[in-house]
Amino acid sequence: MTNVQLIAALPKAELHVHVEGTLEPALKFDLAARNGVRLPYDSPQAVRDAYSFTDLTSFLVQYYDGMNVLLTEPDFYDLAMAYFTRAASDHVRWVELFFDPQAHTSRGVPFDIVIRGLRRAQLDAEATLGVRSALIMCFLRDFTPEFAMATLLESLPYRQWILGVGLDSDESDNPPAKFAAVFARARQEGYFLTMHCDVDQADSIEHIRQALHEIGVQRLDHGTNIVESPDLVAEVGRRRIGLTCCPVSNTWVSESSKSHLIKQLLDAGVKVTINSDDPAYFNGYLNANLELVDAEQHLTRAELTQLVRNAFEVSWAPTSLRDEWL
Ligand code: ES4
Ligand code: ZN
Repeated sequence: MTNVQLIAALPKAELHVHVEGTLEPALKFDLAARNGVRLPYDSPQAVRDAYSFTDLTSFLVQYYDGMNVLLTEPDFYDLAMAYFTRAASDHVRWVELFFDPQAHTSRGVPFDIVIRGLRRAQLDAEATLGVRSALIMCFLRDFTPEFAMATLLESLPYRQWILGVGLDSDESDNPPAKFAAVFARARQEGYFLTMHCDVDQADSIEHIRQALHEIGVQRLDHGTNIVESPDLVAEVGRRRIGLTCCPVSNTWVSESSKSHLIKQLLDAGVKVTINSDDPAYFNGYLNANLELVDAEQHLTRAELTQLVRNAFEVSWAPTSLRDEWL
């Protein structure tokens, strides 16, 4: 069996995928037609051809713009169901799905519409595809902490449908500490905690320290910059903090996949995992991300299996489910 075949065959978990980043051009096109939203493109291919990102900022502009077609509960259902269907074909068994409620409520789409559509897709995906999942609600760090807190409070009636909270969007000048009160309250409510600490971010080490020591996150999204600090590598390893790395995404918003850092951290015993981030934009679902790391780092079967296993180990899936897989 080749490594590509092994990647395809292994049951997998995905811990870092933004549901809004799974909006494929074809679905974007269909939803625009359904909702009477005008797109300045005459085909799904033209939508894709128009994507041009060279860094995080240029990506985020197009990512938020793309969401304008998402308006109704069935839109969010269709979005999530399309992702789950694709994930099932990649043999993904467990998904922790990020969603950005503020990107919708800020344009007038109610929280309730968003979460009901996602929730219904989760139930159908489990029943019909055998893909189990949980939601992680991300706050947008380029908005105010007050807006994040209001969103946290708005989520409480749906507490049982949300497993954890995260922090994403533009990291520069938006450090973890800005959201200390929001995350303290989220912890009180029993949410798991994670935060994006993006590759190559200025102040990355300081942001990672804040996330680990002031916020008390249980995982770091990306987080590969810890290699700059032997102390952090040791701490993250000892505490079995999961790093959710996204190599294909990195090739778009950074200068490389950072697979050499992933390999270095894997060798150091850190719980690194491979994920797809925004696969409809960056053109690579989970298996493609594993294939990229394998192609660049010439992984052994044992190393590949360990990367896949790490995701189940650091997942927040119920213990009974993790026992089934590990
Ligand atoms: C994101 Cl690549 C990336 N970085 C930060 N926030 C995000 N939200 C969706 N994709
Ligand atoms: Zn992300």
